[in-house]
Amino acid sequence: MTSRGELEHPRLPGVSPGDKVLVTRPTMPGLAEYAGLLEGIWARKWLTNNGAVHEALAARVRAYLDLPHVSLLCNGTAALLIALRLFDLRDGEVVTTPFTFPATPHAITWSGLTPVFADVDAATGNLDPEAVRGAVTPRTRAILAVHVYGIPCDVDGLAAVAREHGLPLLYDAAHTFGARYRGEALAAFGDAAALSFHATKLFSTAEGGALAVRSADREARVNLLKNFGIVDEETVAEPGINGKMSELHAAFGLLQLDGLSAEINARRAIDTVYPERLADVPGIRFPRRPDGYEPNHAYCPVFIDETRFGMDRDDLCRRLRAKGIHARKYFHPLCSQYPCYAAANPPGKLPRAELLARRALCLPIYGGLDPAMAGNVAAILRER
Ligand code: T4K
Repeated sequence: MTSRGELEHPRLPGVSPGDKVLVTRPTMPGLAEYAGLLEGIWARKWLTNNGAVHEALAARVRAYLDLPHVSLLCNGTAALLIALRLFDLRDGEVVTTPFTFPATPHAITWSGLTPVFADVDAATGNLDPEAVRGAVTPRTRAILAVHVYGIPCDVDGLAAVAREHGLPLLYDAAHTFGARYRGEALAAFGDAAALSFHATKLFSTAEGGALAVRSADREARVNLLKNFGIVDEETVAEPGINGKMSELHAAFGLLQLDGLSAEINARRAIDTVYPERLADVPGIRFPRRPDGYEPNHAYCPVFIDETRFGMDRDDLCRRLRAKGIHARKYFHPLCSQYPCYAAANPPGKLPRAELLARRALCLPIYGGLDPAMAGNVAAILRER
């Protein structure tokens, strides 16, 4: 899925030969400030396993999310794996969405469970609670929903299905840091919520993640599971893994929290340009954002209806690429169509998700992107 090595043919005003406009760029801490934190790490010679910078970042992340039980992890995938292990889910199925990054279903598979894909709500791209209800069987052990693009799922609908069947409701909240819903961080919803702090995320530790849970006991178990199950030098309680975040990664993140609202504001400016310039174009639709949602502007997805737009998403993507604009087809191919899952999910089984995977295109958005360039990108879409 990487864009490295792609050829570019830049012909857009503002894109110099050799430049590309990528779908996202990471925010970076000041190099001198980072070096300052590294000096402390060098002096302490303490590189990982709950070092001082890790502890400082953990406290800041909890405060930012306003959630008491959040553990830092080495990436969002580890957060998903540990969430699934936390509820001791064995020998069964987990109902999830096909319209996501591979990490979501693969974490289920790596946990010895079977992902069962349910269809999505065409308006948002998020799991449809009715489809989830229809996918629950006696072998279902949990629901794993994704707030795709950071847009809230139907949290009430999913909670109702989970309650009816006595299932844990887990969220892949990888895209949500900085977004709020009904006055709360999205990581506040569900029995556990996994965050990603990957380089491509709004808030990044280069590689990193976190898991939010609802009690001190669960948090203690997460901390055990992320450190091989080690209780003390004499005791290993259970088969944990290495899910820890290093001091170097924590330092990278610690320096970025203060700038987060500026980054969100800069992205909001971009996220205003696209709808302003494109809302009246036939065949371009933006995902619905529910009332009470305060976006983090992590992604700027549009859905291209090929008939009304007069060009399909793939041709549009190629056309943008030819002008140096690297929009991305998040999330295509649909997870249910990967060879490892396709046998159980023949075409036509998940019609709304299949359609969105053919139509979704994420336009470039990051704080350093000049809104005028977003205007240029919108102009290419208008030209079609
Ligand atoms: N759940 C969901 C729903 C997720 O979306 C993800 C990750 C996860 C779980 C797993 O979380 P982690 O275990 O990764 O913490 C990217 C990211 O690699 C991936 O983390 C992310 N989702 C996904 C949505 O996007 P790719 O394959 O598109 O990455 P790549 O390398 O093509 O980068 C995308 C663009 O970002 C490039 O055009 C350029 C830019 N970029 C990328 C990197 C790595 C930079 O400018 N600098 C960089 O260092 O998956």
